Amino acid sequence: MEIKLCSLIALLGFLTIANAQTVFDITKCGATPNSDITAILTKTWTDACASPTGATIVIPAGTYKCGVVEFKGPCKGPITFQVDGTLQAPTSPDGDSWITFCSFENLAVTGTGTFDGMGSAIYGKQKSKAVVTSRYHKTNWSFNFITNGHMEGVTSKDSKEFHVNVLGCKNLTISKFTVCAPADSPNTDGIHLGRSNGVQILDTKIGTGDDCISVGDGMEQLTVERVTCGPGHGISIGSLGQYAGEMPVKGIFVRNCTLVNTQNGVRIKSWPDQEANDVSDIHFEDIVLDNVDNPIIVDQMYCPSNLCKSKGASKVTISNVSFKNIRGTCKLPEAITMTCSSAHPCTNVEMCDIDIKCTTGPAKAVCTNVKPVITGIMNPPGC
Ligand SMILES: *[C@@H]1O[C@H](CO)[C@@H](O)[C@H](O)[C@H]1NC(C)=O
Ligand SMILES: *[C@@H]1O[C@H](CO)[C@@H](O)[C@H](O)[C@H]1NC(C)=O
Ligand SMILES: *[C@@H]1O[C@H](CO)[C@@H](O)[C@H](O)[C@H]1NC(C)=O
Ligand SMILES: CC(=O)N[C@H]1CO[C@H](CO)[C@@H](O)[C@@H]1O
Repeated sequence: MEIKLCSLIALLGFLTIANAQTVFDITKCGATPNSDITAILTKTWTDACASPTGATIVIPAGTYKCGVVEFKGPCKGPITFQVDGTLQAPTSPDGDSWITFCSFENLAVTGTGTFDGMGSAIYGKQKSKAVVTSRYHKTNWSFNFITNGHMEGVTSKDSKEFHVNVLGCKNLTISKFTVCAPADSPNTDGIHLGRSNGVQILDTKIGTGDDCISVGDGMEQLTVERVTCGPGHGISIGSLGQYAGEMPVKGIFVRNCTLVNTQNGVRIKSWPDQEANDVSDIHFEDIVLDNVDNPIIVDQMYCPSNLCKSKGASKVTISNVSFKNIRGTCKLPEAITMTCSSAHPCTNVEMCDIDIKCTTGPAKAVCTNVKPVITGIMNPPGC
């Protein structure tokens, strides 16, 4: 095996662990705290990715400045990033994504470190709601086309826009992850997912300025469990039906989640009268609400800033949706709003044991073009 400069320097600290992965500690590859490690990290990646037995890249405690990096495969073996330090993004926007993991198999990101998007420098300055004018969101951290991945323990802070974007992944687990950004930071969705199959988000805490978790087109088999959201805009499927060529969303399971002081609780939204899509097999279960503005929403007339072309019926079908054991407090009277499409009423919707009380007066439920099957407690009544 050719020994690369960095691992040669690292020779004294060179470790061989149980699965024989080569360890690249970036501080042994020339990185020092408070310096810019972009070039070193990029070079280390090339070596790590070429390591036939796989590699672990260690970013020890300390703060490092890091520019745009793309960790692109395919690689010869599994790759682990052990991040215990803080990586700081450049303050000025430059490119569409800060850190991208792309096109390889067997990724692990672990540690107690922080990815600091340094967004506070631009909050209030950028155009808010770019989400509706651009199909592809700028992201500070992307997982693109990763198969068999796992991220645990790290924190994403003050991203300039979306914290994490998951696209084209298969079998990815995100656990014990933390997202934090101020409540008024625009467009800073916690985790956005699309065109992926088999993603689990577990035991995670997301406080941010936009959606906690947002699910885009082509997402299949997503499990969200024991996630706490707040502040932010809650857990959302969609918006869908805005662009031609969208793929269906199916198999979304949100369980044992808590929403605190969020604008929405659980939501499905589609644009009126634009493109067709199908949303099915969506289940929200064991959800606790604490002072949530709008706890349950299906909005098929989603038209932010009046950007929709027409206010006609949505072409998106919504079927096989359940809301079970959803309880807690709401802030606005509209505890439940379901505005389904007049052209494609929502079908096979179940509601079971819903108990929501508003802190500001009697809660109400408004349901159009949907006849849910109701069992157990139903508070507020009306659907
Ligand atoms: C899913 O990915 C994990 C690694 O994160 C791996 O251990 C597991 O075997 C994968 N599952 C399948 C079905 O490939
Ligand atoms: C989910 O919540 C339910 C009801 O509160 C509880 O019985 C169950 O043990 C929880 N399950 C998990 C996996 O946390
Ligand atoms: C909806 O659920 C029913 C069974 O309850 C099933 O037969 C049907 O295929 C499901 N439809 C979709 C689109 O998932
Ligand atoms: C390096 C960096 O900051 N990358 C991106 C983080 O996200 C914003 C968009 O919100 C991009 O403009 C940045 O380039």
